[in-house]
Amino acid sequence: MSDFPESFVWGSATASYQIEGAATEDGRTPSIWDTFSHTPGRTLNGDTGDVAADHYHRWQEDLDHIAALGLDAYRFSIAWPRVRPGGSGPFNQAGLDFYSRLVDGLLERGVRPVATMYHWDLPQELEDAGGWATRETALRFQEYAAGIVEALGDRVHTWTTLNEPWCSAYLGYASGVHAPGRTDPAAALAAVHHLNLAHGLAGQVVRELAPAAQLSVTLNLHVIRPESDSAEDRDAARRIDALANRAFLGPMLDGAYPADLLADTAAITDWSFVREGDEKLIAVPLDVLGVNYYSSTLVRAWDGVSPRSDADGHGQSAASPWVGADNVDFLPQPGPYTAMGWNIDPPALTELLLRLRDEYPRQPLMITENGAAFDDVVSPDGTIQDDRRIDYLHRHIAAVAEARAQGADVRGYFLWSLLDNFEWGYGYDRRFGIIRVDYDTQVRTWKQSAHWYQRLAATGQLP
Ligand code: PNW
Repeated sequence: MSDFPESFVWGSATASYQIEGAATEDGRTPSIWDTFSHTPGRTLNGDTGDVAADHYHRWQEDLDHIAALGLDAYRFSIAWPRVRPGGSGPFNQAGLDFYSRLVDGLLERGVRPVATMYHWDLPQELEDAGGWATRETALRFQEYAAGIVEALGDRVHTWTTLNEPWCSAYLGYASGVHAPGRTDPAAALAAVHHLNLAHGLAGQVVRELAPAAQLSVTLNLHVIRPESDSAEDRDAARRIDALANRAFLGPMLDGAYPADLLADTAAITDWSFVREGDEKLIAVPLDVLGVNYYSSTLVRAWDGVSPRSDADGHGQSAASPWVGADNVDFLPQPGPYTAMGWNIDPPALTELLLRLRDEYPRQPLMITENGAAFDDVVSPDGTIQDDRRIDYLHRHIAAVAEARAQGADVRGYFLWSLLDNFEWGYGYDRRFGIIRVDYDTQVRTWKQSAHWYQRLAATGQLP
């Protein structure tokens, strides 16, 4: 018997700014990530997405790799500043045409297109007008969504409104390690709401303009463990759960922000940016909830007396993304770790999926990202023996199978990532691909993990 049914969707994922390059071609204007990466000191080695994996010119070859891998689906994102330069005003036909060709190219190869509307490349002009901290950005997003859904319609099988609004809001506006690099807790919470609102407004657009398409959103849900069973440590975990998970799940799936989140953050904002009717709008029914998972988080209460561990569990030590949670300490995790410094914890993925099964029993789920960066070594014969990546994938996919066996309705798995790419603040130094990219020649080479994944996608059976 195979571990996964024939209907299980095997896919791989990428994002526009991380792979496309061609930053100034065919009418594309700068996004916040162009500005950020071109600002000295913001990214490792000053890397930018100017060229990236040059996918904008090599998309046909990349689609051939997807087809050769035998994947059922491909998750990509659309660059807002490519299709609507500046974020408002007229749409750019050349930009729309690129994605139209991409979608047709996938369909010709029998691969299901799964399009993300927003994977962090906000047009710079919209940030200059206040970015996600302002309501207008959500309204511009609704217009942008209408333009792309009109152009691509139900040729796109699944429309995903946002990728990881947690990152956009808290890393972009609180810790500042992502674009636009702001460190303003009140702005971060306003961004949470305006991203949620953008999701609801765009979801409505999909329902109206492409009724046959599936609607989804992708969240990077956190598995948060308290260090001990003490009331204080459990309360620390509750606070982080509110910021990380329920700030999004609440309005999207329950139709309201959790009361404890509003209370915990009352000293930062009164949440008056949430208007009458917003929460109802945000709760547009989802065909699929996308879940991104990489590692887990360990917290304890911090009394201000004991030494703080000064780690947020994800290897970052900048300003905290956890607004209003100064009394929470993030503990270093037991290894092993990936090259991101993230701990490897497959059982936490099972735990997360079972939580969703319990809390949202009728909500179909999809793993929209999972994967690992390692320091890949190219052997003299040209092969890339990435055993640690294969092991990571194997154990996490087994964790998905385990959750399914216990009743979690997980319909598919998208591996992050198809190609090595621009890993945000870490530039080209961290490689997540199952296909290696030589950034000098742009030659693509399958790592052993690509061969391993090809076999899995063909058989539905973990070796
Ligand atoms: C996700 N964190 O980013 C993104 O969706 C991808 O674009 C990215 O390449 C991938 O995961 C690997 O990093 C994250 O600090 C970035 O917790 C940072 C965090 C989580 C996810």
